[in-house]
Amino acid sequence: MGLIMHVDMDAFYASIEQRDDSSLRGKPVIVGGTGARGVVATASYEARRYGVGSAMAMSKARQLCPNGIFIDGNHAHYEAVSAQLMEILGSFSPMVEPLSLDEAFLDISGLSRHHASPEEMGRAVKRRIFEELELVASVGIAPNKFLAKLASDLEKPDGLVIIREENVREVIRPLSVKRLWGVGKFTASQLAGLGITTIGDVADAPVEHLAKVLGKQAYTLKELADGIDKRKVEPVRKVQSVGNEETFATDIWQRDDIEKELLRLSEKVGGRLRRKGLFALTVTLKVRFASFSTVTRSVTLKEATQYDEVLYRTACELYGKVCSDEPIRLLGITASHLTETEEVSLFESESDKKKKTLYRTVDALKARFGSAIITKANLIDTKEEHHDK
Ligand code: DCP
Ligand code: MG
Repeated sequence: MGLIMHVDMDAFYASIEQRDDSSLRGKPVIVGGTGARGVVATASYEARRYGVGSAMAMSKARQLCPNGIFIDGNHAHYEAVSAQLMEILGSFSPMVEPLSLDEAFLDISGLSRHHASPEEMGRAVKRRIFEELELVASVGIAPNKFLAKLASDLEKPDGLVIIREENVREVIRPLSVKRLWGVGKFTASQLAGLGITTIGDVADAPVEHLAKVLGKQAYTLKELADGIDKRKVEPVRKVQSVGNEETFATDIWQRDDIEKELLRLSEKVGGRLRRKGLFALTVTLKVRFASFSTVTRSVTLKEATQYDEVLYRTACELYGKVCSDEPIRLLGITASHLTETEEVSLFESESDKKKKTLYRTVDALKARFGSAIITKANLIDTKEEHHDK
């Protein structure tokens, strides 16, 4: 029987800040955009007591927690800590699938001979993380991904929850439908309209009844509600990053030209990701100025991507953070943190499906007629032709 572990760090960014600055420990620490329109990335558990949480407007967080300590955060640093975390997890299982900077699935089926029990293995993982990183993780262990992720969240922070095959029903039936993957506030309120509020209610409802509000999702949700999830742990592949850069014949400095080059690079990187069947969580922009000084800026996305427009938009945002008017001799875009799956969510919207089909068509045309055949409107009026070799 399969056994999956899900590891999720507690208040990840805030805990790193508290670890690195002992004066912040035990205090309400809020990390996120501290500007006028900033959003909370995360809050320490001390701050959560005031009702502060991820994705909240920073202005609201300041109202709720006036004596909080507000920190802009250092993404590159969190990424580096994440890499250390994944390294530790990799020493416990060769099958590690990172989901975001602070969480991962491990396939631990067949590892029982190294550990007395799943609990003991869970404790060992938590101990190693604490010893090496001075950070606290919550761990869930269960027969499949859905249940393992649910388990890691049940006793946060510092949780360790094992859901055994024989206990699945009693553990999950009383829980809110919001714990089912793909059920957000909207779907939950639609289900509530049918009198369905718990996972048990979903399990007991006839699928046709659910399909009235959920459409095809009904079948997947029904399986989850029965504790069934057949998805496998998909470890990250060997390829660590996919990047392209271009040195210009003459330096560029106009915003238009820069954006065109970023689009061209995004299309190259996106095309390569799609050919390899990979999705990237981190996008890095490299800018080399006429003076040869070079800066790089990175960002980690909420959802992994292989799409040109997401890469392009992200690269433009990153470029916005490079404060210099100096002419540019080189631009580069690198996609890293690669996975074979797009996101945690099980469900795709119709527009996602259309986008995929569109990209497949465009990629097929490019493969047949060369990459100049079809391109985004922004590129059409460029003066010179570039060709991939
Ligand atoms: N994050 C973010 N914006 C969000 C949610 C999360 O930038 N809307 C970042 C900050 C978090 C990190 O991702 O520290 C991990 O996200 P989690 O959802 O796992 O949240 P935390 O680790 O902060 O807290 P928890 O203890 O609930 O896992
Ligand atoms: Mg976390």
